[in-house]
Amino acid sequence: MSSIVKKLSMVAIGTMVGVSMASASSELEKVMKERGLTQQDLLAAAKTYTPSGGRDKYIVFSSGGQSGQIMVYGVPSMRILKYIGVFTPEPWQGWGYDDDTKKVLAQGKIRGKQITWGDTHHPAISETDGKYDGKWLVINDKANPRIAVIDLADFVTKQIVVNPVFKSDHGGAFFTPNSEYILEACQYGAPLDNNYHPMEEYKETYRGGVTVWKFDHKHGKILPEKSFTIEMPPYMQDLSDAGKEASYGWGFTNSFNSEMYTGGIEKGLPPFEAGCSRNDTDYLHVYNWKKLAKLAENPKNVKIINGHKVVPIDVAVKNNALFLVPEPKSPHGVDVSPDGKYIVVCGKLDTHATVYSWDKIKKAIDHKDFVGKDPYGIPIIDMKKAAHCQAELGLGPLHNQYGSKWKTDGEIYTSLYVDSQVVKWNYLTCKVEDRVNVNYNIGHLCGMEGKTEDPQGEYIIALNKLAIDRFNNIGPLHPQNHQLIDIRGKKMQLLYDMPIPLGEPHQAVAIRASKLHPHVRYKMGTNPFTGKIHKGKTLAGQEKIVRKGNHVYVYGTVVRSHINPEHVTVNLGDTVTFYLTNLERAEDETHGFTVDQYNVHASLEPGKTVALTFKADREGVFPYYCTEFCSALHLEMMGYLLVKDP
Ligand code: CUK
Ligand code: CUA
Repeated sequence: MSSIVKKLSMVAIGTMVGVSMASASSELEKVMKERGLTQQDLLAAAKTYTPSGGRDKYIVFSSGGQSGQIMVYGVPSMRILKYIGVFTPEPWQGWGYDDDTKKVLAQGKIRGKQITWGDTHHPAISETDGKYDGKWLVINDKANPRIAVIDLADFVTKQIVVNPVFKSDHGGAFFTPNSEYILEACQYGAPLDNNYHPMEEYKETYRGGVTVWKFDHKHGKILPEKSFTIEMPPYMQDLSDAGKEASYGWGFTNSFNSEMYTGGIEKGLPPFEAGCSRNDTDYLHVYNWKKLAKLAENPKNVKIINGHKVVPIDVAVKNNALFLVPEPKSPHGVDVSPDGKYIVVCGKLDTHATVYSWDKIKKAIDHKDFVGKDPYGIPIIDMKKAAHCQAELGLGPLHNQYGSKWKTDGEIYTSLYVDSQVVKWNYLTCKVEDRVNVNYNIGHLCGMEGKTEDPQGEYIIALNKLAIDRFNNIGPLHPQNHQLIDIRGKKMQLLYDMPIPLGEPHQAVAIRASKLHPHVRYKMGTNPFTGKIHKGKTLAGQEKIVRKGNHVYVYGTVVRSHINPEHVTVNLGDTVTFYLTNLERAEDETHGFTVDQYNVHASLEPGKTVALTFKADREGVFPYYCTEFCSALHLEMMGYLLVKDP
């Protein structure tokens, strides 16, 4: 018997009373044989299997891509724990089906239009001293440039802000080290105003930029009136990262299309992908957000576009707050080392990762050592003078995460999209140390707190774009594939495949579960979106129906196993508001509420009060009921809305 099987058998035996060691190990061998498992597989299973009631060490927040939502799961078990409704409706939570959640979604209206589709890319956890503090989570919507704030006290979205000048965004959301600001970089260059400008004006009137959102860390609120945008050329800004420690106060955003190519395949011109990648280099934008924030306080230094402060390029340049450093072809990820001394950039069309030295960049800035200016007058720093080293990694390097031995061994992991690999290398020496195949075409990778000042190591998750043959065939649209990799040993070991059926999870962030302290219940009668007592709070015995003109207000309660009141009669054409309070104090005793055929739904976690408003626009009898199987008398938890034509 192999040593692994023996070891596992011993573990198994400890829990199997009355079963002999020999029979346990023979059963294990039988299972291995039946299921075609290797010893490696058993080891991987032992590293991820979490017995019933067990907990995970890390919690992962993954973008839900085209779902516009966020997914939460545990590591190492890879068990999905939650979907958080963010930019799009989420029916279970009543997200977008009750009054208060509709109000949050309505904050995401763009120029008067309610947008119910979103494309989430980059979640970020709030930081104190460059380390995750577990208080707030933010994420961007690339398609409709918006940022949402999720409260980690209840895992609920509390705020959505719309970028007033961009038409799309990508390089956000990224917190500065004390969550003073959130960086949100534009993606596709476009006019900052909302007017028509022909493509011929691309260089003159199309712009990119980075919005620096002021964040009230205590209350978890973005403060738009205290925020501003740094105007940038219409190079398509891409990912960003905030400097820390040595580079604190600075931000880094890369870009593609230094060509400023504008497309036109219908006119016989080369397509975007050809026109955007002719140059050998694009630009890393280096900017001093701290200095620019001060500058933006003076009206002389800003222009107001769509009611929002924009610091023009020339003001940023004049004040030594904006520089460019060339970076290899078609860059994507930019990741600052835990001590802020190095900036690692990967170019999709270059086989190298380039490690820039912040010391060297700073020296060039201080000595005004530039090789020239771009067409907008931004000083360009010599790439060779800024680079520390280049590592030849393979085809299609995209994103980076740091390991726990970053300080001594320069431990870093990079995703290779084309090669479908994760590479472990040393960013201090630029030497490659190990690589592992993933399935397939990895985008981001997620380390455990892997981009903070305190990377934990242990695991890397490969966020793969294609699953192809990894799972059962479920039709032409396959799930995405998250693969858990053990990085504790010298060689990386692939442990687990998890299908993601929600959307394309571009980026995920992992935090130690011990840093999260969510509530189990709400204070009785809470409106989670204001944090205050809901105006519809109703306690047992206070239930009532109040008519004010054509508006009928129902003050109701829900508790196992009844909804009170049980009959509500209104006139056709009345507006009806149900205020409902869940009187439960028991953990996990959530009730749901819907009125049949009225397209409303609320999730009532213990202590919560919700409001549901709709027009009684059809005569008839409409049962309402609790949608959570909450007790043995759950089916009896119902009532009737009677709509009569008077
Ligand atoms: S992106 Cu998708 S793989 Cu939006 Cu950060 Cu790189
Ligand atoms: Cu409450 Cu079912």
